[in-house]
Amino acid sequence: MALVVRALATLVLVAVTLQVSKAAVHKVGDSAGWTTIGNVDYKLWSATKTFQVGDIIKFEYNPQFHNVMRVTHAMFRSCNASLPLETYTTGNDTITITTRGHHFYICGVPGHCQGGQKVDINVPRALSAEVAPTPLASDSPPAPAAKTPAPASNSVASLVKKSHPVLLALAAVMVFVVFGSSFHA
Ligand SMILES: [Cu+2]
Repeated sequence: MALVVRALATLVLVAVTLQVSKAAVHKVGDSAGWTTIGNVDYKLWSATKTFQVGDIIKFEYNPQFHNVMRVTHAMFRSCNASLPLETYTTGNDTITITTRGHHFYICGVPGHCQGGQKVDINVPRALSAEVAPTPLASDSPPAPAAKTPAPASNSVASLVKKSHPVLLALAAVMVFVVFGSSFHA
């Protein structure tokens, strides 16, 4: 019984640790920042990144010359800055991505979006790991070394992530049952 509790506690700890360590900060345009200078290819920039819910998008720019506006897809395509969903003007804006899907940002200064100062932050709606459930069976052969965590811990992580609140509740119940019974005995 205590072993089960310990295993569950470890699993919860791993899940929490993974979730914390997963959040990344993405500075738009990398060293160039959010600008019209140098014709930064923001489409290319975002294509080279992997965005996840919880990640932070950072826009760094001179607020005298630029701003950041979150817009709809249609407004993004036509560079329409007349009705932004959100506007940021500090020059050092950090935006936490809380939902999957596309997040469209443009600079609202006339001409800048048309000049390429626009970026589409896309958080894939379904990650491959979540679509195809990875078998947890111990007889499955170990996959070739991945650059990040082992496949087994990946599948456990996605499993735990999906059932996180349930698991926490379960762990709490287990702890209660074990400690409760040991006090009675
Ligand atoms: Cu601008």
